Amino acid sequence: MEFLYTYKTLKLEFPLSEPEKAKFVILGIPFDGTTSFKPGARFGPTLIRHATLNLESYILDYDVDIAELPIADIGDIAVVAGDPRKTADRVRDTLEELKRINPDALPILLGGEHSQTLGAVEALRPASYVVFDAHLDLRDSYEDNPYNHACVARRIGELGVREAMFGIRSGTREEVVYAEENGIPWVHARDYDFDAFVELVKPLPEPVYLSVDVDVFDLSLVPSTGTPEAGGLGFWEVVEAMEWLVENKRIAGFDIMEVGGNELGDITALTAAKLLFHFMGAKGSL
Ligand SMILES: [Mn+2]
Repeated sequence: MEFLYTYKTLKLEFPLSEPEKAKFVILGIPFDGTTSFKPGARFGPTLIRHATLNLESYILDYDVDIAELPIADIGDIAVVAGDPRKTADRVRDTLEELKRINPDALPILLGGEHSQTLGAVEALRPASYVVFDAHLDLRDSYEDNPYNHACVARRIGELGVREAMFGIRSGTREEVVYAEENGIPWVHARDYDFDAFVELVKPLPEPVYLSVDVDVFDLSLVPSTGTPEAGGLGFWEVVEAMEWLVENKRIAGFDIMEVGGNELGDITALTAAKLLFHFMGAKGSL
């Protein structure tokens, strides 16, 4: 098949499948056009793919070798520099095309700015959006742009998608009021535990889109993310929640966003790559 907007770049080092037949289809989004603090998310997809070279494809936790799973890597979106809306249009169009050729594919986005999750949600139309993030991302507009990364959860909620947020430790008073007025539940990183997660996520309608903005992790795990914040979650806390979701809910799509850095072997990408392998391992073990 021909994807309109993707081009072939560094791929995962597996025997890869064709997107028409794959269970998991990986798409990179090297966009950082509205990054506020630490640049480098444009290198996220490449750094994550490189970081996978450091990992065993056999996942101990699940007795699964993900190299034996049908995984496709369709490369990176050709971004529209500086324009999050036009780039998200390309994400949306590419995933719509993917769903046409393979309705059973589970898309996995590697980013890149969190602003781009909007395009994936528009294409995949989940009923619910579960997000791990340090930030509420509920601003109506930021730096005069409603498609800035700081607005993505607001835009997704406006599509009628139910939301639940975990690991939050940053937001404005206006965002907190907006969440309350619109019935958007969120759990502070200080209050996060597995039981709180299950309680909020259990009643959510399916399918669910799962988004991990890696700044949800403590910044020691993700030093090169765009807007790092101290006091985040541990790696296994997020994995445990992810495992519950793949076992108990139909998943429309998954992303790992806001991976930055400008050096191969960056800790941030190592964290993201490990999470990527655990997602495919957990889902592939079912
Ligand atoms: Mn964030």
